Amino acid sequence: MALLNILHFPDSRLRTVAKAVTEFDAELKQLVSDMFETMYEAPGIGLAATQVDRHIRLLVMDVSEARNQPRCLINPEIIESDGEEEMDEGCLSVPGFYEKVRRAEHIRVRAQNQDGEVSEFEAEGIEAVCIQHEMDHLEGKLFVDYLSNLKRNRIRSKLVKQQKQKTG
Ligand code: K1U
Ligand code: ZN
Repeated sequence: MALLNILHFPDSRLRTVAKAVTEFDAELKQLVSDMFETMYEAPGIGLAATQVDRHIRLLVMDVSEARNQPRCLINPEIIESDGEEEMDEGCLSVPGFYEKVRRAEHIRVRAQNQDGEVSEFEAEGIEAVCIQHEMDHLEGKLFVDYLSNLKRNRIRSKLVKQQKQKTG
C-alpha cells in the first residue's frame, strides 16, 4: 500500500480529461487500494484518479460516518438526473476552501467495479454530490469553476502563495 501525492489547484494536470479503463488487472487493483488509503488518510469522502495524476476514469469514495462503506466506481456514467440542490463542497485539491455548488439532487449511475462488472444504482444527498464532484475531476473540472472569476482568482492566489511558502 502507498500514499499518493494529491495535486493542488492550479496545477494544469488537474485539467486532463481521463481515458476509459480497459484493463481490469492487478495494477488497477493496486491503484484502487492506494487511492482508498490516500483518501482515508487525507481525510476525504472521495478521490478521483486525476487528483493523483492517473488519468483514467476511476474514483473512490466513502460518505459513511463510520468510514466503513468504501465504493469504487470505474467508467462511471450518470444515466438519469433530476432536481437541484446547493451544498457546501470542499476538495482535497483545493485545500482549506469550502463553497456552495448547485448540482442535480437525484442521480442514477452506471459504473463498473474492479472486476469490470457493470451495475446501476441511485444516489441522493451527499453521495450524489460526491459522485458528481468526482466525475467532474475526470473531465478536468474543479468545483472552483462554478464560482465567480473573482472568487476563483482569490483562491488561486492564496494557494499559489501557500505553495511558494512551503517550497521556499
Ligand atoms: O474530490 C475531493 O477532493 C474530495 C472531496 C469530496 C467532496 C467533499 C464535499 C463535497 C463534495 C465532494 C473531499 O472529501 S473534501 C473533505 C471533506 O469534505 C470531508 C473530509 C472528511 C470528513 C468529511 C468531509
Ligand atoms: Zn475534489
